[in-house]
Amino acid sequence: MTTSDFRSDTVTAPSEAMRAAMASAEVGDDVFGDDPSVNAFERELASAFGTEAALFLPSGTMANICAIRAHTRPGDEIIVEEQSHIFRNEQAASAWICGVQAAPLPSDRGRLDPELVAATFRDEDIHHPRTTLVAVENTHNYQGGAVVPLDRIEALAEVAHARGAALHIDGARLWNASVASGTPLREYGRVADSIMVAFSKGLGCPAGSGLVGSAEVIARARRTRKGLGGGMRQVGVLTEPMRLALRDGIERLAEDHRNARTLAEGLNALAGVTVDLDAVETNIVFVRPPGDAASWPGFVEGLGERGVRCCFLGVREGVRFVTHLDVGADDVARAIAAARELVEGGGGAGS
Ligand code: TLP
Repeated sequence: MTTSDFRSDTVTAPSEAMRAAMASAEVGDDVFGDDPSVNAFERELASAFGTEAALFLPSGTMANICAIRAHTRPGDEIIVEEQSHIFRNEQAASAWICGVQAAPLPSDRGRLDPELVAATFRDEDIHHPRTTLVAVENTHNYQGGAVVPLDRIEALAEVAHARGAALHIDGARLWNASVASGTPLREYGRVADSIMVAFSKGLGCPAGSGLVGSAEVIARARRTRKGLGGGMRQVGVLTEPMRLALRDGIERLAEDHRNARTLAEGLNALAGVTVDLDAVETNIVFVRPPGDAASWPGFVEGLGERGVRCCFLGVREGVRFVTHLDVGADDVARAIAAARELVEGGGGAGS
């Protein structure tokens, strides 16, 4: 049975054009700085964001760790959103690798309140850690792909900079935020001190993330990357698809956003299924199946038996569907039909 896989936008297979770009990549040893494809990628990424420098990283998680390390010293504190990937999904790497403590704050769908952030900064006191970084996630994964508007990021950067701290964006899906809000990438580059962007999610590359920032921040990140074992060699085979995606892949995300809306509306129309339609801004849809939360994994299983894959995230978020390159309008129709069959057949949640 073929499947329609909505578990994540990380599940895509590289296109023929990407495979061809990988096969013909001109390469060298990147630890020596000799890989022309990597060098071109880093130049082009920095130029897309208008920053001094950029760095290839194998994953978004490593990029976030390198950024945190670049802005902080052991014993510092960083302010993060309480459902952020950095706080929730990176094994507390900021603590055990960077030696920093996280101060998690609640938010309005990923939009941290600048006043609360300002109030969370520590005063200079011999007892206190120093607050040296504020991290913003955009779009916000566990807040349903919510877009954090540029003016909010600017306000947060102002608070951080006034206290001598930096602002980092976990922009694994910043492309989606840019397309949905019409905000040019350079605007984010102007405001933030570092930005992580992922190429293995909506842009469909097999692997790879980027970090942009000042030459100094990127030099520090490059050093940490090596220490973490992330200095790779003929890695131009990975950055060539990333260059393609940077050039041609971003505008297409609007299609994923349209598919997510159709999916959200179709599922919300089913008896007992709830989707907060106002909360669907990009390519992520959180669904509350019928019945109580204990039976929701059964809903996911039932869909799986019908060839539709999605993820149960937890009681708070419910079930996550993510649209991407490899799921189109027919996959959306199939998912809605499968959910209808489950719900109407009395075989909904739990059976
Ligand atoms: N997100 C993955 C899982 O880890 C949950 C997904 O399927 O959504 N920041 C954000 C906002 C992310 O969503 C992710 C991955 C990362 C960082 C980490 O990137 P990778 O997986 O490349 O280390």
